[in-house]
Amino acid sequence: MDPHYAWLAFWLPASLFDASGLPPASSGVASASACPADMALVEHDHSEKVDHVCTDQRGKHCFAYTPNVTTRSGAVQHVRTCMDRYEAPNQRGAKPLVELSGDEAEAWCTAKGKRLCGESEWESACEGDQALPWVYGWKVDTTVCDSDKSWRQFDEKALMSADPAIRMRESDRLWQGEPSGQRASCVSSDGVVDLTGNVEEWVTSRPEHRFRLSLMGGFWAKPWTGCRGTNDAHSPDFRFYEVGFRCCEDPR
Ligand SMILES: [Ca+2]
Repeated sequence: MDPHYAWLAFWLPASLFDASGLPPASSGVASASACPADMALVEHDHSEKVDHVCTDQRGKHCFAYTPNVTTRSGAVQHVRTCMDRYEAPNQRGAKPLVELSGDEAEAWCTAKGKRLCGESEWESACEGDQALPWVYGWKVDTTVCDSDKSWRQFDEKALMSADPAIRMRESDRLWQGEPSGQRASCVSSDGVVDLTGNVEEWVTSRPEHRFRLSLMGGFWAKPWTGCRGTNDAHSPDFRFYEVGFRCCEDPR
């Protein structure tokens, strides 16, 4: 194990660092030829901005949009990337990695010959060709992804402790995530699993954001979080009990 991550051994089984045993690719010939078996080919035209018509506004958040009504604007980018099917460590049935800073998440992907996914790549994977507001459709359905757990008050002092053991103990107490792939229906049109909900995911930011890395997809206690809505409030050295990531790489 990279010595930089040796502290993870305090709380993660060694098997999580082994990329073997991943399920075979299931989304077609294009994916099989362009991407490794444990990654999905994500290929769509991505619009810089998409707007939908909200029909169920609750406070600051929209819970439903008019189906199939989308206004696209801004630059159009043809996204074509290989994306890990699951949140890191990209193993079905594994507990997603959390409490890694953005810098550490980036290094984790680099060590595997990959990189963090970009914002537009992540959005494309979630939206598919239809520019869906949620990976599964046009209104919130809390049964599909892990997004409707009750929020728990955290102990900030424990989470920010310099002692990894103290951080991990508090992180474990707060944990309400699920093993990767537990919800079979929380899957994108390309076969990417748990994009919205479960753990929030580090991505590489658009240039206009404050920090070079951002967070996407919400977590187990934010049912309204969809395919758009980047959280750019945290610097790359931030770590948190509900923040994970997944890796991408260029297709062959
Ligand atoms: Ca996620």
